[in-house]
Amino acid sequence: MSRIITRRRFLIGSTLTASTLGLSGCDALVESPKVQSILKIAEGLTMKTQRALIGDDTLAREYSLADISPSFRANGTSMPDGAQYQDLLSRQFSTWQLEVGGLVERPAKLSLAALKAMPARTQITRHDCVEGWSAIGQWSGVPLGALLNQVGLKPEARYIVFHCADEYEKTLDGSGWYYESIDLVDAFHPQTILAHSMNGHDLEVAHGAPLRLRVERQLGYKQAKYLMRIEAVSDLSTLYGGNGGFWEDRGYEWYAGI
Ligand SMILES: Nc1nc2c(c(=O)[nH]1)N[C@H]1C(S)=C(S)[C@@H](COP(=O)(O)O)O[C@H]1N2
Ligand SMILES: [Mo]
Repeated sequence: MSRIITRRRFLIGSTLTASTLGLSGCDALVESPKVQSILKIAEGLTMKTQRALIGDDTLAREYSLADISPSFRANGTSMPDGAQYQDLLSRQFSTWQLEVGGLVERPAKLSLAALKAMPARTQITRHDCVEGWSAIGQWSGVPLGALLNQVGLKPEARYIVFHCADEYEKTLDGSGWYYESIDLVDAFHPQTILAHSMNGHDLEVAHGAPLRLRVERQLGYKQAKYLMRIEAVSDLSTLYGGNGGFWEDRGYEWYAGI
């Protein structure tokens, strides 16, 4: 958290200057609605700058098999404790289905077998957690763009939301459901996949079984694990805390570009 605020202060310092904002370096100010909205503008600028500099379709660096980390830390939830997930796990996810809905022409429910039967992309990438650790892993799964083309996005769709099976903590409005969202540029990026395999094996529970998002140009907290439902939406403000993700609702940046 302090790291994020530090980064935000840096953003303010570099794009708008603290004096324009009348900032004194007080944490309470960072939480104020006015400062929050200015921070959102600053964040939009970083995303636009990054995309202008590196391009919409630029690939995150890919590594070789020899680079794969011998151990890949699990972070956040490592075992969802809800009864529904425990039931799915006890049946080796044979009854699990990914629901794809919202602003799509043909809502769908896909079994793990159906997803595994679709053409897959395999990539070896570096995962960077905001807490300061990184690990290189190999991920295989269905390109999200292919799945979205299959269900057909309605013209109003602007974001894809990922709903997970775990509640991480229940501090905000009593809800702690983990969720994430990305825009359509990232949704259709070639390295954005719904991964069912890691390092050549089915995903382990600790890493998000049976299916997780990999969106390789962003930080670890965007890589939603335990996917249950994908929803196309026009606006993020109506979901949970309104900031597009579990950690975003707790102050992290929505566009977590690396
Ligand atoms: N559903 C869910 N997804 C999640 C999290 C979580 O707690 N729940 N933690 C996030 C964070 S902060 C990181 S760094 C990565 C960790 O992925 P890993 O456990 O495979 O290392 O998952 C992300 N996705
Ligand atoms: Mo993380």
